[in-house]
Amino acid sequence: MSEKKKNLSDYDIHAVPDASTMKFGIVVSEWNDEITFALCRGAIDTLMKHGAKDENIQLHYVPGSFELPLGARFLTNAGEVDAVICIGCVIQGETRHFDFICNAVADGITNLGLQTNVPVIFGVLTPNTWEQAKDRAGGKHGNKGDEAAITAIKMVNLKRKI
Ligand code: DLZ
Repeated sequence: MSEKKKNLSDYDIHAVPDASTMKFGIVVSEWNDEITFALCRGAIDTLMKHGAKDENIQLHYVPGSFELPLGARFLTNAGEVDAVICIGCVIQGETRHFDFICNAVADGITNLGLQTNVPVIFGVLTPNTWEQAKDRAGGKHGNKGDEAAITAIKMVNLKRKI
């Protein structure tokens, strides 16, 4: 876990708990949808690879990353999921209010998890360029959606264990 340039899709397959009894919500930002839909695909494929059932994965969309925390809150309030994966992409070079959006999303997601005791996962890319985003949405650096899915499974398992 300590190497610097870890591929986002590399993980120890044997260290991932079975997800067949887990329920997930995924909230996807429509902004930069070529990237976010690829991240979402990665997350769903990875959840299912580890046993999650299609009917136990809820998919919802919000207009932009700024709306991810509230979209996730709708899901935690509904009480039907064990974890929420938030998926977005904010590109620094193309977004003048990059810092406002990124800070709001990071704080919102962190606080929501702490307040609700439901794991809320940060599956948001914050690259400098479109190319860097592509590299992390199924390109040469893997797929951040895969990483977010593994994190969700591990956090649900940890909560159940404790
Ligand atoms: C407005 C905006 C801009 C300029 N850039 C992005 C972006 O790169 N990624 C993203 O997910 N959303 C962006 N948005 C939209 C905001 O997240 C939000 O949807 C709007 O400001 C409305 O609240």
